[in-house]
Amino acid sequence: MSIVTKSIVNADAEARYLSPGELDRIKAFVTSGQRRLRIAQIMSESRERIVKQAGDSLFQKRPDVVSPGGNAYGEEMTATCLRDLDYYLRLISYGIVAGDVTPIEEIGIVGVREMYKSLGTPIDAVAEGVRAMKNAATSLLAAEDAAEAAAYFDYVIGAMQ
Ligand SMILES: CCC1=C(C)/C(=C/C2=NC(=C\c3[nH]c(/C=C4\NC(=O)[C@H](C)[C@H]4CC)c(C)c3CCC(=O)O)/C(CCC(=O)O)=C2C)NC1=O
Repeated sequence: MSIVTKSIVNADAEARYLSPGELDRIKAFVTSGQRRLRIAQIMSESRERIVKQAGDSLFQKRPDVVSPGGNAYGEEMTATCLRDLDYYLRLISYGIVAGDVTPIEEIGIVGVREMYKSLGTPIDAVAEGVRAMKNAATSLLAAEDAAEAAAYFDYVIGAMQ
């Protein structure tokens, strides 16, 4: 839910007008709108490049995952691994547009440890891949935009520690 919807649901539950604090938060959300949309657009346009660069960097740092016995060994598994990185980039772009990590959390973080554990996927290596996407994505952005985007990548990396 965006901050706008959330505030309205909360206010209406108490049959009241939006409070000054809620209006301030909505104002900040609206004011940062152009920036957040610009970031999401660049990430969407550059997704292939970001995922490819991040994959190259991850497999260089963690050759074990693509070596025999590794979870992403073989063409098909490597492609699934890159697909997962693309999933997280997509979820991060949702969070940036919403100005809120909740969509990332609900779709991709709740239960993620158990999921990767059951798949035999080293979650620290997934986090490393997300860190590499952060580097690739922020290098395409102006400093202010990069700082905003970085927070969402950091949220995912932190949740995977
Ligand atoms: C949008 C929310 C969402 C997420 C996050 C998601 C993840 C996800 N990753 C999976 C598999 C996988 N994920 C990986 C990923 C990796 N292995 C590694 O060693 C690397 C560190 C890493 C890449 C960075 C691999 C290799 C598999 C296949 C594992 C297998 O089939 O044995 C699977 C099992 C089913 C399938 O193969 O599709 C799921 C559900 N699915 C979703 O719907």
